Amino acid sequence: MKTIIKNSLLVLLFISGTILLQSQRPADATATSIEIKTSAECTMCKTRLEKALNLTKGVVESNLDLKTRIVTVKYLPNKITPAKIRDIISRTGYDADEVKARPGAYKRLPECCRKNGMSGGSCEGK
Ligand SMILES: [Cu+2]
Repeated sequence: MKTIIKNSLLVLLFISGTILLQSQRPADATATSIEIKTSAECTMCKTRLEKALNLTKGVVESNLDLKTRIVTVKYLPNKITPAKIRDIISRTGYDADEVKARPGAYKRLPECCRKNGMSGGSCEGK
């Protein structure tokens, strides 16, 4: 009889522990989206920018639309702010809304990825 009580107590402990762990995990439902206008030129820029954003803590996912140059960033507001997201983009070498690209990072971009780089042709195949 004692073992049954002991076992059911253990099961109860395990279940409550699992519930506790799940409630501590940041829920995807709290994520917010923001659209930021960038100065990205090509698919290389897209890869570069999305990689930088996706490696950032608090960013759930990012997607850059090359036609509009607008990056949609899904993020957790309790982990990161829109200002910080624009800063990451700026540090990667691109304008982010009113925030200008960091000159140092911009200079490190391949020539075709700089502003109006596509006017001389495509970045790809270089
Ligand atoms: Cu590019």
